[in-house]
Amino acid sequence: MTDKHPILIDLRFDRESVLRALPTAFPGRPVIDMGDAANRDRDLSDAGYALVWKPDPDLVRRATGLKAIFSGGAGVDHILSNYQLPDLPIVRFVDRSLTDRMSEWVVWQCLHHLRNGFTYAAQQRARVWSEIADQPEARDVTVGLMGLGVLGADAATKLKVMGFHVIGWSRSKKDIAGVQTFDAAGLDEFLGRTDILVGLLPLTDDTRGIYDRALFSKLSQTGVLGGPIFLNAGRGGSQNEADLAACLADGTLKAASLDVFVSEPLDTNSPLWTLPNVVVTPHAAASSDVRALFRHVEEQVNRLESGEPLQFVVDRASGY
Ligand code: NDP
Ligand code: OXD
Repeated sequence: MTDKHPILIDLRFDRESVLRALPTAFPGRPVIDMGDAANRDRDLSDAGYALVWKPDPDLVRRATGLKAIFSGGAGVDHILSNYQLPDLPIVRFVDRSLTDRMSEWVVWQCLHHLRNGFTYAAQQRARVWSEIADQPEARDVTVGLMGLGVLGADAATKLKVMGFHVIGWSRSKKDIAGVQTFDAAGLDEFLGRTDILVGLLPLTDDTRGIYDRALFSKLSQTGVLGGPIFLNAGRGGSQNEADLAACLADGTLKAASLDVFVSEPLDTNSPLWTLPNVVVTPHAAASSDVRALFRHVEEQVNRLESGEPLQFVVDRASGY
């Protein structure tokens, strides 16, 4: 018997990876796995904590004894925007592996556009041997990051290692070595200097639909890549997809790499699938490592139960 409060798990992740990680997770603590049909109608009032990713909306109403809710990912919009929540701490996932993966995706996509990935892939398919003249270097290109939190700050550092000139924008001004930063009021100046725009913002009331034609029109049109490029790995709800498709078609944007979409999976009829200047990845930039996620939650629960403050608690007022 244990007197530890059970942890409720409702993760809409790949089921196999959850099942592989569960047997060694949360030693000495009962786990209520909502993926197990036997728990469907179980009384949840004894659960002390919930770890969720896009959970059943009814869960929070049924689990009346919760002391904290843990997000299965870095983002919490899937919790805040969809559920009537009691006044509980919501903790997001901050993790070395997730951060590294996101920076890999950002650097990969910036290099793809810098090094003419679309053209060389097409040439290979056509067996054409032709070097593109006047290849710019990373140092000739300014990457502008919207969002300088855990992920944006790490991506900035790694882009710099590759030689890119990096600038960044966030609600409050940041101090990152070698990176020129702008606060909320500096948005237009930031956009005017940006050749590759990288979206790493959370989805909140303030950021919903922020990437639209008006914003894309303010990006630098004089860069060495021949037009501005847009990358988004934050949240699809921040992009106006009609504007995005139109801007990619009329040259306001030269190209894009998109990992996130307003509605996921991306509708098979979306024009974004087939535009020749768009890379689509299926919300795969930085998936949570389930074992690391379980360790993080265990650590935070231990902190709480030993009287230490939780880390990575979301500010409910700002929504991230
Ligand atoms: P953080 O909370 O650490 O950082 C968020 C950043 O966005 C901060 O710099 C914050 O500014 C800035 N920001 C928020 N709102 C505004 C605003 N209205 N105007 C200007 N700046 C704003 O989050 P993370 O870096 O950990 O993650 C960012 C997002 O990435 C997540 O919320 C999630 O949506 C997404 N994500 C996507 C994944 C994928 O696989 N595609 C994987 C993981 C995360 P300030 O610093 O001033 O507070
Ligand atoms: C996250 C995500 O928020 O994977 O962690 O989108």
